[in-house]
Amino acid sequence: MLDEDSYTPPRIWKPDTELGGTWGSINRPVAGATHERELPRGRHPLQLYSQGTPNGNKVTILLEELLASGHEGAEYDAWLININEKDQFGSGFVELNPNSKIPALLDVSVDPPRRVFESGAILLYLAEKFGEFLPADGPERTETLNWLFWQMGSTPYLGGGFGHFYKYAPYPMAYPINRYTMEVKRQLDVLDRQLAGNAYLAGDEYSIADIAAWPWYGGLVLGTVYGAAEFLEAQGYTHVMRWAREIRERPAVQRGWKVNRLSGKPENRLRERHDAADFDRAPEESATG
Ligand SMILES: N[C@@H](CCC(=O)N[C@@H](CS)C(=O)NCC(=O)O)C(=O)O
Repeated sequence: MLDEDSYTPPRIWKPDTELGGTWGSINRPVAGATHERELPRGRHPLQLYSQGTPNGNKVTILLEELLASGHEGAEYDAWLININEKDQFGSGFVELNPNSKIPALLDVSVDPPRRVFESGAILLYLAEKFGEFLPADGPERTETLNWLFWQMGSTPYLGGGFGHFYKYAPYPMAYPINRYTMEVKRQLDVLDRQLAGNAYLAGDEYSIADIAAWPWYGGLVLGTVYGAAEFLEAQGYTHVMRWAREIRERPAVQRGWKVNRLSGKPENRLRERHDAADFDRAPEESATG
């Protein structure tokens, strides 16, 4: 069925089009900084500039897991980059990530400090740096990378496709919602079949593949991402549900999920994290930072 409000693209698209929706006034058709703003720097070896979205959560969950495993070198400062306030277009952030998207990491424990951007690259960098959550070699390593890159390649259809049209577009449109719902359900089925015979995505071991996928697909079926669990009949993906619930129980996941989070219950939000003790601060204090 066609939408009644049909559209004929002009010969040349002009950027003065009023997009509307949640992101219409934030995104632009060009890259680069819009304003000068230096990034703050804390005392820890790893400086993270991020927001508590699923892509940001991947990194804070891995950092909390590394700390829980005893890697003191994974101590980090998590600075808030508020993407609704256009912080991602500040000059300091663009120097770290020319793509103006959170998360971005600066490793100041090496000389010269090294920037890492793209959440998948950050997970891989940290897993290799600390020798954790990624097998060193063999088929298990290959399988972990298969699923890590599956997540990076597939999720833009979930976020930029399904989530955008289901939640953020200025009005509901049947065609894109149907198209991306079909794709997201297919992806959930891919995961469900894999998790039917495996405890974790890459086999028996919890890895960066799970840490990459859980904030998106776990959040989707648990109802914290887009509030679309009923719409997608998430309960039917029983193996994804089992995996999502099990990972949610991990204390490091619970901590990492709160970092740089701006929405939700105050007790689930820690605006910035500069010390392990920040998690023990009163919710009001941490929520307003
Ligand atoms: N492929 C990137 C995607 C990052 C991304 O899309 N970040 C979003 C938040 S989840 C963002 O910064 N959006 C701001 C914008 O689009 O201006 C990654 O995985 O790091």
